[in-house]
Amino acid sequence: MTLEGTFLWTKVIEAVIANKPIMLTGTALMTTTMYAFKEVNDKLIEKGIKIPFACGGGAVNQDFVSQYDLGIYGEEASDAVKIADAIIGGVDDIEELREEFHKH
Ligand code: B12
Repeated sequence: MTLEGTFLWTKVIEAVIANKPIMLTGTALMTTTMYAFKEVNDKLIEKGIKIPFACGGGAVNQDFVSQYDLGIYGEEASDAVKIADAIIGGVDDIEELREEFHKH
């Protein structure tokens, strides 16, 4: 765990608690930063917060994002909007969202 990593989780978790979003999104271009997704996921679950965490970016793929409980993979940035629309439409179960948005 790096100091930078700790700072990131703290800020993300604080923002989620303060703003109570319906979902969270993350993007990672580098293999060195993509592991922050799981760290954020674990901190959210530790706090009892189970919101869909849509993730994408050149460094990650569906198999990686499926490894943590809240992760929903999106191939295109515009998938984040579609995921948000689905949640607003009443689909907020992670497994159901994965079934709808995951490709395999
Ligand atoms: C542009 C670029 C840069 C620019 C960034 C400019 C900027 N202000 O953004 C600059 C020159 C600064 C840069 C710097 C570096 N870069 Co660079 N860069 C790239 C490059 C060429 C394109 C990235 C990009 O913007 N793609 C366009 C976007 C739209 O595509 P995308 O991220 O894949 O997103 C699509 C999907 O993934 C999806 N998506 C993305 N996010 C999300 C989120 C959600 C929620 C959803 C649903 C979907 C989704 O939607 C998009 C399509 O619609 C990539 C190579 C590549 N082909 O990816 C390397 C690349 C990412 N860079 C790399 C590296 C190593 C670096 C540096 C570390 C280099 C260095 N030694 O300094 C630095 C790091 C800087 C930093 N602090 O992060 C490597 C990473 C390798 C790795 N394994 O981690 C890459 C892969 C190049 C390579 N092959 O080596 N880089």
